[in-house]
Amino acid sequence: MQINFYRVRIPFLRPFTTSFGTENYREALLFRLVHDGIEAYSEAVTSPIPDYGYEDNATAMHIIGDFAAKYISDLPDPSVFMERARGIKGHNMAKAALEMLLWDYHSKVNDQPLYRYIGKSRGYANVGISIGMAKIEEMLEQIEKAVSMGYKRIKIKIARGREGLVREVRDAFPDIPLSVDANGDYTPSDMPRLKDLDRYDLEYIEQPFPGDDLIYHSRLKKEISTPVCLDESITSADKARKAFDIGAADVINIKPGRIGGFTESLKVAEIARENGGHVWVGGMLETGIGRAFNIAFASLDLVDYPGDTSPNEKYFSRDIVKNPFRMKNGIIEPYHDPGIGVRIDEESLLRYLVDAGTISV
Ligand code: OSB
Ligand code: MG
Repeated sequence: MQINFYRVRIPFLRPFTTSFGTENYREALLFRLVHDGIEAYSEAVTSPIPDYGYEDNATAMHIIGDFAAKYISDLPDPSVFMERARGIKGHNMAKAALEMLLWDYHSKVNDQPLYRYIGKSRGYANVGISIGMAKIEEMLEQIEKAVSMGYKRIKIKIARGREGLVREVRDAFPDIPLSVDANGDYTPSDMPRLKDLDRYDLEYIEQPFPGDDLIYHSRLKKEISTPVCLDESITSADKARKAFDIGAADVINIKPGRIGGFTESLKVAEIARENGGHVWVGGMLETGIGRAFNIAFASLDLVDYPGDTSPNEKYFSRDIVKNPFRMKNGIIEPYHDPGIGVRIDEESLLRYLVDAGTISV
């Protein structure tokens, strides 16, 4: 059997800035397999640079091509693939790309939309927005527009020393559900700065300390009343259990692409529920393919907070799918067609294509 891969580069409508840098385009790795008339797709959440985590597009191609792809040759159940791939340490983003390819494949074999195939779904996702750092006037303008479009939660990116942004935004919008995401930019000596954020009535502070930390997050949680949300730190169900055990988290941003796929992400969501925590589904600036996986997962009953998956048009003037998502009153419905339900716009895919090839398994 063969897996096709496509590397595409799609320009963003506006640059996206976090504490780790500015991105001007999404360079995505897409995967496709065809078997018995069924076409399945997936997307790795890696990017060209190992800035959010240690993986990047090149390491994902290496892990998939040299180690992991052979485990899907008989198209096993996603959980069976994960069992087989246990010998490969880490590299969750690479594993997730194959694991989710199998979820799309099996839901299509079963002729069911992915969102129903994975578990109990409310049938729609509650949607929030993630707004990158920019000049304050520009951010306020984006927030104004997002609020009028019906987004259910506004998250702004922050960085150490940029806490003034939070004051400006809160002053301009005293009542919106607001959160901040530092992408691990703070150090333990910054506790007072973080404590200061308590005054802004935030839904939560996302990932103030680096991704390898749980201890300082647990210390912070004892010092502030704002809930703590973990993103980068939660790479497995085991990490989620530890985070709740030591009181390091109230909320988890689940990105199936970071956690190694849907099988492990479902466990994380259940652990959060057992511990009285909350979960929502984040994003990694995905194309329409990754976005469809995120919306399907975000529609599950287990996911109780609004996520980060905007309609495609927030990022791209033209995506690689013919059926971009539409948001109404802060809600996006997953596709009802079998699997992830996206229809690929081949012309658009070709236009953005940087590289393509096949992996034989
Ligand atoms: O930390 O949630 C994050 C984008 C790239 C890398 C990390 C993050 C983000 C976002 C954007 O916040 C979420 C999205 O709209 O896809
Ligand atoms: Mg985050």
